[in-house]
Amino acid sequence: MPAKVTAQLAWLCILTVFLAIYPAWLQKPPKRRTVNSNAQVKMTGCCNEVKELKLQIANMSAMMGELNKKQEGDWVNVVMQAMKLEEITKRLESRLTDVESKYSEMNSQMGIMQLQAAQTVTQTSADAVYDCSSLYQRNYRISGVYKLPPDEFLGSPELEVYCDMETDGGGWTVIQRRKVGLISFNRDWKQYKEGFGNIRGDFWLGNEHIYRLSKRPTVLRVELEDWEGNIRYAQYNHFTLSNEYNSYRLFLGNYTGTTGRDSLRYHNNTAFSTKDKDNDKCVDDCAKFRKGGYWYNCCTDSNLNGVYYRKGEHTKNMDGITWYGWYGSTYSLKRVEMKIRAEDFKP
Ligand SMILES: [Ca+2]
Repeated sequence: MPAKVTAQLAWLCILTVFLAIYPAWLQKPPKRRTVNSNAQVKMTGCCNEVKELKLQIANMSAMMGELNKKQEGDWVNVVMQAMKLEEITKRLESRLTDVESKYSEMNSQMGIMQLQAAQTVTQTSADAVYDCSSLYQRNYRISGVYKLPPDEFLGSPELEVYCDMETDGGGWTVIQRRKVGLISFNRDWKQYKEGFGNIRGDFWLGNEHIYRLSKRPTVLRVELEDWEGNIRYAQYNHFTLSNEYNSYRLFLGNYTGTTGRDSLRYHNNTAFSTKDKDNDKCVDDCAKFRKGGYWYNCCTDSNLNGVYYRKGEHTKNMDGITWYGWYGSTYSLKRVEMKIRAEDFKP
């Protein structure tokens, strides 16, 4: 046997043995190969997907960028608006601060004046301060609110008053004012006795205070203003009120003035009436009809504590703030002030 054939036979044997040991080798392809080819297929699909995803992400990014830009734009607008608002607020705040500081300055000046007035009173009790005319004599020449000290002679407690230091030489203690029209003067006996309202606005000083302040010989001045701005006055010497026991009866001396007819004369020597105390000279209840507290006769020739009617509605009712001698019974005045000062006052 030649060597070449022997060698071929040997290889064949080895192959047969091998096949006997691994018979499945011929039937099934190796697992590894399958895995690899699947992976290759998948890799191709995956790459496409990744590409697509990448594209999508790129698109999304671009959109996000645009959105961001847009948002930034909006945000800038919002910030600008906020800044503008802040600026306006700051301007308003500074204006408010200005006004407040001016107001507080005025208030403190007023406070100092009041303090000075009160101090003057305590320091110089030998020469008593009774009212605004006393204050004027002590060189207080600015109109405003002052504090009068308690006084033994008048039997009066400490009292806040408004002093008119300008009209006809000044020295006037204001006992009544109507000019704002926001508070009612249709009050009861106790309120008219003690006083009510705002000393810088509309108020009644109080019958008890007026009675005490008019214990000294006193002048009464009544100032009236119509809705066209015309001003008239009525002035009386020997003005006094009786005490509460005598129902704060009104007494007036001679009239001087510019109000046409003297429309307070009719109320002279008449007791004070309120909605809960009818002291008038009438069967009717005048305080109820005229809606105020006053020296009602039967009932009125003037009604200075009547209802405040505004322009346009001031000529319709009988219960307004009237002075018959100037405008009759249905014209309600725009402003009234009643003020008193010592008869011996010299400006
Ligand atoms: Ca009556």
